Amino acid sequence: MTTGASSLPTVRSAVLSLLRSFGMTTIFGNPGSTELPMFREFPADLRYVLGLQESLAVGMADGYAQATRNAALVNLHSAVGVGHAMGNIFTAFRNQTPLVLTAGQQARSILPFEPFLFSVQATELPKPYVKWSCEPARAQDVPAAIARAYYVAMQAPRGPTLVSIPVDDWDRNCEPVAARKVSTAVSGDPALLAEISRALASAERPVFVAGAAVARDDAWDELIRLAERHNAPVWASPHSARNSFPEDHSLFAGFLAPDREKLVRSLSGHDVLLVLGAPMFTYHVEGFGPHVPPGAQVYQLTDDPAVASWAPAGTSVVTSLKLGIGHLLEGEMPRQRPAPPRLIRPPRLTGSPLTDSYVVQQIAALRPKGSIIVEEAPSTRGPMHDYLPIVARDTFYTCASGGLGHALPAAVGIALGRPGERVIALLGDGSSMYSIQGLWSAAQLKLPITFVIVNNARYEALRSFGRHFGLEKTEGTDLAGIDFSGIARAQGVKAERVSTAAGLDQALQTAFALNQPMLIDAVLVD
Ligand SMILES: Cc1ncc(C[n+]2csc(CCOP(=O)(O)OP(=O)(O)O)c2C)c(N)n1
Ligand SMILES: [Mg+2]
Repeated sequence: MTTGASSLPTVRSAVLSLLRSFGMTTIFGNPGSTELPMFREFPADLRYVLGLQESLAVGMADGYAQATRNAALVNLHSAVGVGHAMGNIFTAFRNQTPLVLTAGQQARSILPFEPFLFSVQATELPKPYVKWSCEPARAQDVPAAIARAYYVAMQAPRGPTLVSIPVDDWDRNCEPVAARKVSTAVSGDPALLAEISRALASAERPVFVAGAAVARDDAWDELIRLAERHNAPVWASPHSARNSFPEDHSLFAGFLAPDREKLVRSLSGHDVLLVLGAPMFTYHVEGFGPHVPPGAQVYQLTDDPAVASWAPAGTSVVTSLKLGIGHLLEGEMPRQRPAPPRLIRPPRLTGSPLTDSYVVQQIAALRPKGSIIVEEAPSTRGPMHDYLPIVARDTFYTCASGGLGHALPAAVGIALGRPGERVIALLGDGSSMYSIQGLWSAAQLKLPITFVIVNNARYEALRSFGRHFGLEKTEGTDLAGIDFSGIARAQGVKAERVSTAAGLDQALQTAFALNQPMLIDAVLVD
C-alpha cells in the first residue's frame, strides 16, 4: 500500500497533469523568484505567455478564458504581483470570467522570519474579488487545491480563484490527484419556468432585456428563437459586457441606459418584462422612482444567486441561461402579436471632420466579416451603438466593471484563444495607456489585431461626467502630446497616425489585410 516517497510524483508534475486534464496548457504570467521551480524543465506541450506586468497577464487570461469558455491559469508573483493584478482581477470577477490564479509565496521554513517577498495574508489580499482562495496547509495538498480552484472558478457565477504556493512545495512528493467531471450548469426550478412560459404566452406586449450571461452561456440561438416566437423587442442590458442578440435583427430595440428613469421610460408600455442573464439593473448614475415599469409583471433568469437576491422586483429563477431559455421554448405558443417598431439608425457620415462616429462607421464598413470588437473607448460607446452594429455571436467584448486597462490585454488573449480570426481593439487614448505594454505581447505573438486609438487628447467621458455634476472645469483630463505611433513602433507594432477620412480608410484597409498587429492613431478634430 505505502510506496516510497521517490516513486510518488512531485507536486509540480501532479499539478501539470491536472492542468493538462483541465485543458489549461496556456499559462499567462509574470514570473518571480518565488515561482521559478513551478516550471523547472518546462514541458513542450505547455505555453507560457508573458505579460509585462501582472495586470496585463490577468487581462490576457481573461480574454483567453472568455474566448475559449474555459478557465485560464495565471501565474503571479507574491503580494506585489497580486497587487498589480488587482484591477483586472476585479474586472474578471465582474465579467464572471473563470481564472485560476497562483501566487508565489516564500519557502515554508523561513515564513516565521518575515522574509523578502513574504505575502503576510496571501489568501486575504485578493478578497472579495476571488470566489475562493487557499494556501494549502501542506505541500502535498497543492494539487487538490488547484483542482478545487478550477472547479470553483468554473461553477456559476464563474470567476477568479487563488492558490498561494510556497516556493519549496514544487519539488516535494505527493499523491497524484485525478481530474473529475464536476457539473457547471444549473437547471432552474421547472414550476417557476412554467409560470414564466404561461405569463409570456398570455402577454399583450412582452419585452426582453438581454445581458452578458446569454453570451457566456452560448444561448445566442435560443434567445433569437424565443424573441421571434413572442415577437418581443430585445434590449441590451445597461453596460452589458458581451453581445447577446444580433443588433441588425428587426426585434433589436437598442441599448438601455444605466440610468433608472431613462431605463424605465424605455421599457414602459409593456405588460411582461423578462430579464435574461443580466442584473436588474446596472446603474451608473443615481436615480429615483420605480426600477421597472409600474404594473408590469417582471421575471428574471440569472446564473448568479446574488443577482437574484437583490433584484428590486419580480420573480427570479437561478438557472443556466441555455437551459432556462431552452425550457421557455418548450412552453405554450403565444397569441399573434403585431411586430414592434424597428430601430431607426442615423444617416451615414462623410468623415469631414473626422469624428469618433465616423471612425466606428468605417470600421463597420471595412472590417472583415465575423471580426471581433474588443472595446474600451468610453465616450465612443454611444457612437458605436449607432454606427457599428454587432451582428454575429461572440464578436463583442468589453469590461463589466468599468475599470480601465482591460481591453488591450484582453484583445491579445482573445486573439490567442481564437486563432485566425481578426480582432479589433477599439481604445480611447486614455484607456490604452493603462496597459500599453500589451502591444509588445501582440507583436511577439504575431497576432492579427488592429488597435484603433480614438485620440481626442482627453478623458472625454470624465469631462461629460463633470457637466453632469455641474463642474465648470474638470481637472486632470487633458492628455495632449502622446505619440501613440511611436509607442507602438518601439514595441514592434506597425503604426500609422491619421487625421483625415481618406487616411483613416486607407489605414484600416492596410491593417485588416495584415497578418500581424497594427495600430492606427486616429486623431480627431476637437
Ligand atoms: C482604472 C480606472 N481609472 C480611472 C477611471 C475613470 N475613467 C473613466 S472614463 C475615463 C477616461 C477614459 O479616457 P479615454 O480612454 O481617452 O476615453 P474618452 O473618455 O476620451 O472617450 C477615466 C479616466 C476608470 N474607469 N478606471
Ligand atoms: Mg480620450
